[in-house]
Amino acid sequence: MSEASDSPPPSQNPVISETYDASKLGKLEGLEAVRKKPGMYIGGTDERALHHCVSEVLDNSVDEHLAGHCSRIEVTIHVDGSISIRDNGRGIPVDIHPQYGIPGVEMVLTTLHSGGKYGQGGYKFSGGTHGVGAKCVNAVSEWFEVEVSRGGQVHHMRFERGKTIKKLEVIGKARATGTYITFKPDNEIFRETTVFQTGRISQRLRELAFLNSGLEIAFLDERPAGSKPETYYYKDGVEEFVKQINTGKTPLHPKPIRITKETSVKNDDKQSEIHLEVVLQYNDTYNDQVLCYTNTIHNPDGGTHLSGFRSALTRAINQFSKANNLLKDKDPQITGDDVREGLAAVISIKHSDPKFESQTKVKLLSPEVESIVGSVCYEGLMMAFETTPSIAKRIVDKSLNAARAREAARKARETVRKGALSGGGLPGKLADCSERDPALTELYIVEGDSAGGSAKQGRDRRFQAILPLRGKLINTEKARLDKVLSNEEIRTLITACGTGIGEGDESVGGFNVNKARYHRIIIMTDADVDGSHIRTLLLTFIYRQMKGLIERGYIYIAQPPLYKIKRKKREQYVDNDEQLNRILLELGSEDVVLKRLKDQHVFAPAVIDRIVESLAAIEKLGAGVTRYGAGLAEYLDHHEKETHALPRYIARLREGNKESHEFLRDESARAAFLERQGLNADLTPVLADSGTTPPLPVEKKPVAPARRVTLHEIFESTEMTKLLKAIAASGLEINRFSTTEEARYTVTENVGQKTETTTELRAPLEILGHIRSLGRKGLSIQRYKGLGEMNPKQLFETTMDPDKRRLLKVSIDDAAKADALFTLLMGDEVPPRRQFIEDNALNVQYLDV
Ligand code: 0RA
Repeated sequence: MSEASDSPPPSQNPVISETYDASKLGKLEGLEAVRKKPGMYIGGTDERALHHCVSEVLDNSVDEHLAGHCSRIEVTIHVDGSISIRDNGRGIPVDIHPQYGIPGVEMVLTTLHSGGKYGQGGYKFSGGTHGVGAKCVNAVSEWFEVEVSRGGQVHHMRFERGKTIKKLEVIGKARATGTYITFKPDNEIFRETTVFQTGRISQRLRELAFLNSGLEIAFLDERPAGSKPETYYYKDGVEEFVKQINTGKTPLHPKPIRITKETSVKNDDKQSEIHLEVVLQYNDTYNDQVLCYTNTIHNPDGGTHLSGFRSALTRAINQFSKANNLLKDKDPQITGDDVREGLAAVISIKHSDPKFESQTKVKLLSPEVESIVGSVCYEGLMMAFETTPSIAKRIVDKSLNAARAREAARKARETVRKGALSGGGLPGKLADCSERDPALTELYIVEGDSAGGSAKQGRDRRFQAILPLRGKLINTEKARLDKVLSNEEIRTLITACGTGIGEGDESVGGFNVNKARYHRIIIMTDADVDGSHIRTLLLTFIYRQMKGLIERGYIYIAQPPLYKIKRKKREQYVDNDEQLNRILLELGSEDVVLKRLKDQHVFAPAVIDRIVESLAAIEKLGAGVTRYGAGLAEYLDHHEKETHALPRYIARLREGNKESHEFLRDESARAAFLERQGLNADLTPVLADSGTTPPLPVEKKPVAPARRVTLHEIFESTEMTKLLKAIAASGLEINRFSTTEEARYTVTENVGQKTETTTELRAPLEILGHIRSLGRKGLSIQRYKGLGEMNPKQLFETTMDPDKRRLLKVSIDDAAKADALFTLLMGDEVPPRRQFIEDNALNVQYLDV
């Protein structure tokens, strides 16, 4: 986004800033523009855009690091779905801007055209769309808070949907500097989802730590109970990144080759600064993994940096082999494909003015980059080869082997293609459907013969085809293409799909998506480690060899249920634990009477449902409070009687082995508390170190004092207040959540029956607990461990029936991430990790098909 220097004075919120004269009222829309057209500013309103918001805020902190002012960043996802990004940079300026008359921080966060003084922060390289990043996030946040530590003071502001709600205010003394931003994405904007994906965020943070050597990044997801912070810190940055890619593989040479260069070029009469870092290390596999970045932004489609590097590599290897007489006459020519076998590399460039193909920056276009990367890499490689010729010889050998195998692979592909396209030879294991129009048919790839058998019996044979896969699939990561293609299971799969495989078009034996025999290809595996392994292998293969199927949206993952529950005559399948919990509450509140004893008021069934739902949500959010040693009921009792506003902070005091806590309503209560205690305002504890990181040079860790005070912000308070309002509106008395002496409610079950029982309850949360226990009564819960435990009818009803099933659609974005991740984060055989990665990163969207 470009920034106009002659832009009009920035907009102001009229409600808050009465001090600004009416002449400025005309520009009041400001961030409204972002809310009206989020696509233009944050690239949409989907899950990707949601995570993009985190990157925008994060990029500012990373820029502080690049400018040499920030050594540590902390990211925390809170229980209410908000997220915090804290850095120890200089802090956003808080002084009043001479021209606009508002504090720098307010300008940075509310005015679209804040160029000039605080727009760029003097950064040379910038990942984000600077000058708009944080303010756009502010605009699409239900609420957004910033705390700036600067000049010995902690300053605070709060915004809601981009509007200033609390003006800049000093809330205490600061011992250091930094910026602390927390925001909750607005579900009026992000209608699909506002749930942050742990895997997506942790992967980005790890990536950033790799690309910014010496930057320490801590991450905590507070949502799961008992979760612990992780710390990413890589002293050797990109070099460690490449080593990580090669984890579990055997490197061809112990030390990665590293090439760097800082230069500047003139382009279109503009001087651009370019920094280049390329690190590569060969391994013993047959695939290549080259990751490209511009200003720390991943470019999955490569671009001019990639093509420059590729041609340099091919040239250097050919040049070295020629100069050293390593080629025999009968040897084939070494091509670009050959030199990439077993290559792990990361190309990271910093560019002061990069050009990308699109808003999403998937591909770098800047033409000047190609020749710079090309010549720098060629020289660097030749230098490395000449310094250690033994290593160079190993690399040439590997490339030559690849060249010789290339012919074999081509033949193998040809055979597979002929087999697949000749029509006659559909595999015997495939139970095809009768419908011939691919748009109407679907293929289930099923793990194991027994589940395959059930699927064949249970399916609708008109349009559902079944392909059972037996045993372990070949790991396509570990074998060269010709070997992969000689694998029976893989061949059957290719033949059944009908598209052929590989790069290049059909005329060279390549892939043709229009030949797909089914427009839904559904992977159905067990919900265990083996199943997830098989799914991973299938997806990796499809991603690498039949990518078009994913691009067209033809690939799905089946969702077998996790539980079957049974009560009396009723049977129900349950997909996950959350749903199970909901069902328990539903069952528990069926046919019960809830009575308020004070006035014998009986709640209507619909009202009971609403009360139970709100109480359950409060209980879930309350986990955040109990983390800090307070009871949930006790916390809720501190709500303000009129507005139901809950305390925003909790202070924990520890003296020797005595512990106590105090709730603090808002920023001013917090300031008063700190004043009383004689404490700085930025004492909020940093995320605990995981122990992997060396001590920081900048921030000296204080010695643990005998007396310790920690301060925690309860971000959930906003959300919980809403719920309290809803409960109060339903007529439940919420003045006291703590248990009282006398009973306040009764719940009667089996109303009108012989077994009718009435239970007295003394607190709102007791009602919830009691109803849940009623739901559990007489219920049998069966957990499915594999598809094989279902009979054909059950399998169809739960997982294959288009009217009832849920399918996850695999998107190319997810698949690309997954593919990079498989090699990025994993050792060889670490199935639980694999499971984690799949669950988190391969976050496929829910679809009712
Ligand atoms: C504008 C100017 C300066 C710093 C920043 C913005 C800044 C923004 C963010 C956002 C998150 N963390 C941040 N840290 C700094 C320069 C300030 C100076 O010159 O002291």
